[in-house]
Amino acid sequence: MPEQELYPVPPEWAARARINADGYDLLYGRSLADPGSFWLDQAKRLDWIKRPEIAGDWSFDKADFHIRWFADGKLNVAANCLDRHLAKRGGDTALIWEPDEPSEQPRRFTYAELHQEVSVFANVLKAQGVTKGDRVTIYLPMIPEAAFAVLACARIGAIHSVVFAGFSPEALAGRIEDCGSTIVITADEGRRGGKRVPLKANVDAAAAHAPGLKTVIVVAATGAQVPFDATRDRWYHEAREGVPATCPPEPMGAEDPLFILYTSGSTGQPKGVMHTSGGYLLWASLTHELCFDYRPGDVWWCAADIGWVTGHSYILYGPLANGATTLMFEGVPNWPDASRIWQVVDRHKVHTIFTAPTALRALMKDGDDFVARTDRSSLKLLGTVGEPINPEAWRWYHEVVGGGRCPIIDTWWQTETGGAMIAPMPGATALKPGSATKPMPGVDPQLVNPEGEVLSGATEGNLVIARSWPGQMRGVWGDRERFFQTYFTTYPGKYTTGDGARRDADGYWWITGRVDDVINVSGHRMGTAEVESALVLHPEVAEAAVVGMPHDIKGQGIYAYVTLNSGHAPSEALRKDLISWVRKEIGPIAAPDKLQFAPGLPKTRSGKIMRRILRKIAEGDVSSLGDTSTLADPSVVDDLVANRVA
Ligand code: 6R9
Repeated sequence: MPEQELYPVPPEWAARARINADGYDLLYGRSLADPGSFWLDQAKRLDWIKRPEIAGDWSFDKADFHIRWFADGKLNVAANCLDRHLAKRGGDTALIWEPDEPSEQPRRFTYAELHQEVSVFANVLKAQGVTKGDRVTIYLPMIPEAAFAVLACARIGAIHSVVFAGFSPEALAGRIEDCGSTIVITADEGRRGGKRVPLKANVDAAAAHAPGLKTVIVVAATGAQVPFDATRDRWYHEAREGVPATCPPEPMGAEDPLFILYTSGSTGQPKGVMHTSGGYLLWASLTHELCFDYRPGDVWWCAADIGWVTGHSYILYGPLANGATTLMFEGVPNWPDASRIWQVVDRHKVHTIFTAPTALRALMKDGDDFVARTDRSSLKLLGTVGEPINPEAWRWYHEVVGGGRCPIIDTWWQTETGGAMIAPMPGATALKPGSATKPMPGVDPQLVNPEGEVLSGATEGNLVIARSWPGQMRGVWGDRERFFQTYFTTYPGKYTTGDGARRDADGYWWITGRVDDVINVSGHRMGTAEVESALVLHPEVAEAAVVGMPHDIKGQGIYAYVTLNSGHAPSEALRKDLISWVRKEIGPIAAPDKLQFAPGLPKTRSGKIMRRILRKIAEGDVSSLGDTSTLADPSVVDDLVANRVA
């Protein structure tokens, strides 16, 4: 039983860490017993222009729904990440950039240099007319300018919306339009694993569907020749010429928006998750410190992309607020070969690496030798995020990568939560492979059954959070009602996570995966509804149903069932065409792994697709399809089973 497999806190961690086991109990107890004074105390870790006197002020009830933290405080997030470190650690390395191409030199920026780059970028944005509250879309590869641009927005109070550089022009256009941004920051091209990504060309294509787009700032990242529209496009290197290197940080209310980040849900189009300034920064900074016990001089590496929340909170905001040295990697873990990630660890003497189970499983498959031939003695902690980590991958990470020396910090959280919610602390928490362990201070997780009854003791159920915490999202951009509807109506008075979980007899939490129609592909969220809407846009498609299926490397893969319009026949060519259609509509991460042509879908008499049956068939578990007699046409199931794509 994995629940009995316990890895005690290593003595050196118990001795060194800020928080030990007793410390955790005290901290957690106080956070729930006396939240007001607890959080005002914690707020002292930030530099405030006006220190807040109110902590949480919230209600999850419909009549009085609101969520505010430190609402009377004023601060600037970028100043917290940069300016306040200048006096003591202006000469310390803030950012290390490791290029895609291993033969190229890394770049390093001290806090003083980063401060200057961010100020210049901020002034470039101002010169383009960007002011407080404007939305700025950032569609950049993993280059230092991505960090400069994000922090520049924070500095002038503009709201950034980073769009992952793997998204298609259509997906980008939708995100530009939804938040009404008139400016996009991009690059000529991106590089990943030796391949080029035509970012500028994608923006040009997106512009056709985004009439509001007026300005494109282009970073010359690879030097490629790209089409240029002199009325709309500006090269960043030209725009920054002669621009002053000082830019006073804009005083912001704690509840002023900091960023929007689009994420998939179970219905409709991706929603713009909105985070605000004070509570979010506090949460990113506090959890980075508690989960990873960061100390000056440690080299911290979060191997996520800046386009996901993990990159926001743990490449940039959390570590920089804590004065850390943060590493940003342009490449991929297995290029030129499966040693790359560990070579980067050795090259920069990385202390903590934070990555996703899907990357670990892919590296595991290539064999231990790629790991064994590297040194890795600098590693002290190993982090994981994005999906449940299977115990086998956990043990491999622990033994093969960490040589049994390094605690594994499995952090459960979501775009919506801003930072880690359930996760161990290295000096405090004994580990169980596959469990995210215990809640962070202030986090009040509960398990409820479908009727909403709170379950006690060792049991399994739907994971909800019973009270607000500072890093909680504050809204869906442009749709107040959708925020409340999506997260607070299923179990009234509580935040619904969309995840299922188990609590064991020791009070450890085990996330079992999504209970809604969201699939987790390689640690990236994809709504089945989104993939379905992309498929039905195809002229030959009448109807589509998409489900998740188990996948060795990705965790979950995408299985699509497609019904064609009459007069169209299935073919291999059409199957390929439909898969690349989705790739083009949304991006490569949404491309179905398997696509089955289905003359009919299993529907109830009221017309609801029975996804349970489709999931079973996709999994290959066709012997236990359950009761199909309630279907409008039970015979469709036989056809689905017979033509299953293995
Ligand atoms: C940070 C991030 C959120 C969903 C979440 C859950 C899954 C994330 C996990 C995990 C088990 C972990 N998830 N971390 N499941 N253990 N340590 O990934 O945000 O992209 O919004 O995804 O990812 O299902 O609900 P996001």
